[in-house]
Amino acid sequence: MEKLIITAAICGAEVTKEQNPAVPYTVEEIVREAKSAVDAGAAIVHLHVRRDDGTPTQDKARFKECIDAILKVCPDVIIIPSTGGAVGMTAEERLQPTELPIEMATLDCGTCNFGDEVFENTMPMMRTFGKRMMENNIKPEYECFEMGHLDTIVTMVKKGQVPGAPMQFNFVLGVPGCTPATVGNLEWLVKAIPAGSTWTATGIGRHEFTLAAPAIAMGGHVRVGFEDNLYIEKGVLAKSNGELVAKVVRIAKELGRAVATSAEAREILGLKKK
Ligand code: KMH
Ligand code: ZN
Repeated sequence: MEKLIITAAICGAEVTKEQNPAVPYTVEEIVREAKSAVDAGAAIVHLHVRRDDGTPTQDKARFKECIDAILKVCPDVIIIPSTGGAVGMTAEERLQPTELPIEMATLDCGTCNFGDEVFENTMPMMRTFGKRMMENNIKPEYECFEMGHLDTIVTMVKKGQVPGAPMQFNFVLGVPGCTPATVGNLEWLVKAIPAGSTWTATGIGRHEFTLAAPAIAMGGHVRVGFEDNLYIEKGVLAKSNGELVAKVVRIAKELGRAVATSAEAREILGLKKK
């Protein structure tokens, strides 16, 4: 089986220090969390950034500062900046990191409920994001929260509106209001991806590891991190993103799946280092 790519979603836009004091806000804290994840075995860091007070921002300068600082200590890591940002941000705000020389970025594949809020990703927005990524040679990680999202983005690829093969999907399951994080739902989605695509599973909250284990066994890749889950086990806060990544590495070892380095992840994803 292909080596396992572990992505660490170290920060997110919604979680706070009140929920877990290790959630990073400052550049130094973001670097600390990225390094802990990479040292534990993550090949990719999925990045959101914050102001020092914790406010989520898509500011290009803040992204550049964080990316440069991470690459100083983890020179090989693949960084996937978010273009999802936080609920309520405009498309222009969200697109700012795509003006930087990045290898990949997320592209969210449809509007959905997000807890009590609505995460807006209209088709015109997705076409704008896809066009920008084609122009700037950025590989999207297609974030799908629903089967309809997957169907939509595959249709857009066929129309040449967003970057095409080889596609990388991230199935984010367990967001309140979206597809539940069950093995059956994951299998249904995986069966629907175009041949030659790669995929990652992200289980939200208590589903982080119960979705990671089947994804590892099925030959997919795994995302963990504070963006998705703050606990290492029931009732016990994780001390770092590295601790969450290390747990995935242990599960993979038990299941006989080797973990990919960032260089190996680039090969698997068809990326060229910029
Ligand atoms: N913060 C969520 C509303 C992404 O990074 O592209 C959206 C999100 C997805 O986190
Ligand atoms: Zn994100």
